[in-house]
Amino acid sequence: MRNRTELRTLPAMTQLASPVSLWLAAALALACPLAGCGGAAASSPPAGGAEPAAVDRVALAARVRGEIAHAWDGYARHAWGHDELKPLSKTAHDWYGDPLLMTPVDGLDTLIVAGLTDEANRARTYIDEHLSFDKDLSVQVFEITIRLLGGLLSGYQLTGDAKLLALADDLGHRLLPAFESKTGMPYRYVNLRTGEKKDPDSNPAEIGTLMLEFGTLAKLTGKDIYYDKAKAALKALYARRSKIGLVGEIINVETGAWIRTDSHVGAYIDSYYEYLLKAGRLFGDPDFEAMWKESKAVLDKYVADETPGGLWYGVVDMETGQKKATATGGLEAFLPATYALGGDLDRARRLHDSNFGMWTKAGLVPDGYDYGEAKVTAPSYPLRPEVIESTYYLRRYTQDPRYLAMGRRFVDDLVTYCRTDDGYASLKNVETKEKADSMPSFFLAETLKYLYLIFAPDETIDLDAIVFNTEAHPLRKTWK
Ligand code: DMJ
Repeated sequence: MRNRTELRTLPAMTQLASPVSLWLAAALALACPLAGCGGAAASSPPAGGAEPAAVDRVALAARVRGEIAHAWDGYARHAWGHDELKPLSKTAHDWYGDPLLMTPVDGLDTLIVAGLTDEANRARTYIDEHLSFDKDLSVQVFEITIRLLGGLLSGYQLTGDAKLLALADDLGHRLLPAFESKTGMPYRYVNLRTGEKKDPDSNPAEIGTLMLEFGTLAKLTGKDIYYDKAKAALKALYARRSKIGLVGEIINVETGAWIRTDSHVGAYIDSYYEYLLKAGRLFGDPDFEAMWKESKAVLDKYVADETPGGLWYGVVDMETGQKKATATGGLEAFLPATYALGGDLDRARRLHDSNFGMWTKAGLVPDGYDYGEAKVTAPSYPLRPEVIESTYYLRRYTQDPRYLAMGRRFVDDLVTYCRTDDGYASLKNVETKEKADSMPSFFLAETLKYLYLIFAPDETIDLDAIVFNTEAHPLRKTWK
């Protein structure tokens, strides 16, 4: 049992009076206590289908909230002060030896959104008092940006805690040397203390998925350099798209030459597309809007694969558009979320149906799946969020109750196959359901947040006011 007397109780979210946080005050009131969950939204009209009507949103929101507390408690009990929980050995994992508080920073806004106020306050206090980036560590710029920079910025916007913004500014400053390449595209790794950078062979996801965080940091601190560096990197990458408009998997940031030319929407590329759309929405910058519009058209022309079994997005050659493989998997399942947000509900729905079929056929969602052969090619499931994230967006934008039923299936399967005594475990193999000793920080940041939001009242998050970064940290436009 968690010892509640250990939890520090701060004045109940006193910072909610701050202008940047007012937007969530109403949301929190609606999010929970659970007696309020499902109020207005639970009575929204079902779009048809007998089975979905049976989904009890109030009960499921409460259940997911309980699972968020369970996962957090496992971390707090066995890995407190470290990056991540190892749920089977009940020990801790630190990415770089010296902890950077991945799970507290990544999980903070999920605790807030789910109304777990004591846990949120304890996490925030610990971050304030213990997190330091003055460390001789070579860190992966992309992962640190989406998890830590994103988490600190959303935490600041939700609580008004100025220490979180100061930490974000310090981190952003330490990451800036990564952009010092001939092309302006960042190296993959940078040393937080010395600024030494390494690994010039990067990819569109790691180069392009910095804009929301660096852009928000620029707006909140008034330091334009953050926006300008991230945008220049994204534009340098976009300028190297092929004649038909596609990007490949690996590119050298010193020469600008492509090293691997497979084009798809999976690992190495995925969130590059997500950020073209979202940067346009968050910053209202017409450059991003134009880049997204063209890129989406190219994806739909060359990468989309209309098969008798449904719509998929496969693998093609970036120069010719020629089909190379019918490969997809858990990461690729983010695309319906992005398409739904961008307004293409037809493709979003159809692709998501394919992806949900992958979940039901393989059991959870494997990292690799060949939709041509209908077989699993990489059996791991590291508690990823993408299918659940897409279900959330589709539930919000269509109000179709079948997405509530999908959500219920996700809850049941996660609890059945991944829950442990003290947290949740990744799966080594979705077919055998053998567990792995890992609970990545994105499980709390993303998977459980989107799962909760599937059932919570729509008003919990205003999708017109915020943009989720790729780690599900809500960033709010507070600037003109
Ligand atoms: C997360 O860190 C982010 O969603 C990223 O964009 C992709 N990989 C993981 C989740 O699968």
